Amino acid sequence: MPRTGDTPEFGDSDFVVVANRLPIDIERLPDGTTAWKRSPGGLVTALEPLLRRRRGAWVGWPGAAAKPGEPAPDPIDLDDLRLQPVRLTAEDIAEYYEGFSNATLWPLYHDVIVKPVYQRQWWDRYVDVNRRFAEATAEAASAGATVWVQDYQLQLVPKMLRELRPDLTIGFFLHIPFPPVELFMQLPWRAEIVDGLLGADLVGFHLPGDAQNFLFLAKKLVGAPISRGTVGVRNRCGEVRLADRTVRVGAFPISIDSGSLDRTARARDIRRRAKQIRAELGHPRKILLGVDRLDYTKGIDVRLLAFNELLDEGRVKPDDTVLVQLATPSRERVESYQILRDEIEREVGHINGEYGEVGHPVVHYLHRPIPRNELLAFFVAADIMLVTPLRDGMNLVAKEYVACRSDLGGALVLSEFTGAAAELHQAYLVNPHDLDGVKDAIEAAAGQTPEEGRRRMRALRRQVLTHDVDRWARSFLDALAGTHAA
Ligand code: GDG
Repeated sequence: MPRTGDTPEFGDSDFVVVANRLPIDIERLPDGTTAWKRSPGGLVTALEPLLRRRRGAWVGWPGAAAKPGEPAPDPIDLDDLRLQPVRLTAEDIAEYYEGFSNATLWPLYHDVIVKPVYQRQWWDRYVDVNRRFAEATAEAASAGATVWVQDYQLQLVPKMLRELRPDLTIGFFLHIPFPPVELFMQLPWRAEIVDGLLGADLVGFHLPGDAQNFLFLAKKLVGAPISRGTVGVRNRCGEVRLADRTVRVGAFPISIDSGSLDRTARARDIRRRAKQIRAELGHPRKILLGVDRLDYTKGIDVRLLAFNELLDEGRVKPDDTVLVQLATPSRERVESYQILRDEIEREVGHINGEYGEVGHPVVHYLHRPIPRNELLAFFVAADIMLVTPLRDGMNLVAKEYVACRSDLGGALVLSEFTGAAAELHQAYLVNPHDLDGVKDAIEAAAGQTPEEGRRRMRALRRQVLTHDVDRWARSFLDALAGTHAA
């Protein structure tokens, strides 16, 4: 219902965030009713103050499948923030989310590490669900509002929304890599996706390389003239000139709430828990840590193979080193994720079978979500953080580890194929396809002098603490506001 004084046919939110998920979880209770609870995340933390200040709304899926025929849930008003749920049925989730988003786009955009599946039915559902998101957004946004669409699940929303509401200022940000032309051209619906994104006034990526890939494809597939690298404007990588308007394209590397993480990780209970973790692991000399969603992009297999070979070669001693792998369950109904889980668990079993002792495994593996503060205690306890993705848009775990190390202890082994590597030069950078290189880096990190470790960590922390998620959001939204001023 519009607040008084608004144009009646429009909604009443001046700033609308559109994302696949709402920042809440809806649970179905045993009695058939539903309850919801907030699910905090970096994006919500960064955007919440802005959303509240600007009469904001968040459009997204609440996280539970709607029953057939069930009406769309009512908006939830949280103080000044409106949550606008988009209804998805079990079929929508299977075809739009698990299918087209996570078995087509996700592998295609991550260097086809597994083979993308191209299914026409999934595409049709993706179009249909994107339209529903666009319509819900059009209803929520006030006249001339700013809308910020997030990520690969919603790439058609900018164009659909512009057709419904040409008065809006529309931004789009992609959280995963944007692939090079040779890979993107595989997609049967490649022109439609590029066209969908060009509905925005500003299209943002993590890295300039992603932006360049997109500019090249816009020229190739839409035939639009482009210009690159407008000098003097930070974050701007180029423009696409359409018949009636110009789309700005830029790089905006995302970050974390570094200040708050730094403060929390200094707290006495987290420090105490970190010590306790080391004791529970048997006071090893070195704790190696991996923290990831269980995803084939994350290179969990790479670090397990490297660790196994280091043990085989006697370069790491099983009685004084442990590897802890915390793997959050993810996309468990997608087949490639089931195969990956089997492979990882077989490798963990193999290493422990070879090198563990009764009561003392060398690899500690958990496949379940870990409470936030427990995760921070693991970061504080870990001597070597292993971040070895084959491809990753940014990788927030690498930045979180650094933010938690106010003691200047620890070392970060980081894949060159993450967005984070473009900022975290003082990490031990590795090519995850070069197993010998990964092993050498782990060995170097394990053998670094305390002075060397402090020097590296100090430099890493300078970068992470001065480039937080708030700065990211502000730089994107300032650039978006500038698309009309320019
Ligand atoms: C996508 C892009 C990009 C993980 N396990 C637990 C847990 N986490 C938290 C981490 C971190 C987040 O989840 C994961 O973020 P990443 O950036 O590492 O990876 P994706 O989920 O793939 O995110 C990525 C990101 O979007 C943002 O643009 O950086 O490249 O792929 O915050 O700490 N948190 C808790 N328990 C866990 O078990 N509490």
